[in-house]
Amino acid sequence: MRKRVVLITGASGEVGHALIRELAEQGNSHLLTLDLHALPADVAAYAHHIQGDLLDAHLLGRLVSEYEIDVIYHLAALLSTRAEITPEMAHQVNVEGTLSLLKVAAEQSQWRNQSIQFIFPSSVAVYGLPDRESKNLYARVREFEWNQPRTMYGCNKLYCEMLGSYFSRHYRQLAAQKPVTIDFRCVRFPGLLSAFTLPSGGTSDYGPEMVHAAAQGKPYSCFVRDDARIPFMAMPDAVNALLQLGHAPLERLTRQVYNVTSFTVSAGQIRDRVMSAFPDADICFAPDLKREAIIDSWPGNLDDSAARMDWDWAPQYDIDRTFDEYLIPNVRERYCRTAG
Ligand code: AKB
Repeated sequence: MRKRVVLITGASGEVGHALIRELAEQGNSHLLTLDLHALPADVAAYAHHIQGDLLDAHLLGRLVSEYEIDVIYHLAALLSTRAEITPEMAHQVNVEGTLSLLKVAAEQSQWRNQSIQFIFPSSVAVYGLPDRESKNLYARVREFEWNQPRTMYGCNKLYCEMLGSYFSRHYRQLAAQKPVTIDFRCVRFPGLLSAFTLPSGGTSDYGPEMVHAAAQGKPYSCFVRDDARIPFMAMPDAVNALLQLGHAPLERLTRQVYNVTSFTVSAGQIRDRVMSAFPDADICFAPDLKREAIIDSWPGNLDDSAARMDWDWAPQYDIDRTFDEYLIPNVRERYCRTAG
């Protein structure tokens, strides 16, 4: 008999790591994870891991034939900076990978005759404001505004949001086959701050990098100017957003794609918070004008009122709690432990 599972792609990345922990703590023992890399050691026991490539059709075929997949968290992606370096590869991973997985969900739904939930994290990168004046003017951006991304990653995410909606509403609309039922749900994340992992290949990475470098006593040169600002969120809130959206009754949802956010902060304000926790930290600003321009094209804040209204979204970590209760104590402990 096929085993029923919750599938997590990109499971070895930042969000995957935190999501596996949370699902395992909630008692979920049927996690199937997929990533190019091995799972981090501290979560490896919680899942059956397949180390492999999402673009490997043979591997996906095996998944379909061996498992009954109830829920898919599709986290695998090349982030915004890396995607600018290898745009074609980003398109393959971000778009073709998503398309292949939506087809897996469709197949599962057809032969099991049931709905498959597909949870997709999108990003603030789907927005593209043309200049800093517009960014100041349009302080809080709603889901349907400024959908003109400046990056390959933003284009990929925006298109995949649409692919997900298409698969859940119209896929095979003219074919005389059993219906496909995919319950596609998506959140657009701001920059994320984790105390336990470091991101790689993103443009919002200066936030977490500053904190982790200071805790390790390493100098940090920030690649955006000090008044560059975007919204951020603590990782526990990001994981909660995915889980809460997944649990929301379908009839309450008025859309498939929701903004979620917590607080807006400038790079200089992050530096100040880090300096007050680690007074010896050596942080300077040496903007990389190209990466900075990407940050300037992302909104200063996201309007997440639809998520608040439809599924009672409310972040638990404001800026004080994020730094004082979550980031600083945990990174302090993490690097003390490593050093010891
Ligand atoms: C990135 O910087 O590319 C990501 C994101 C904001 O989606 N962290």
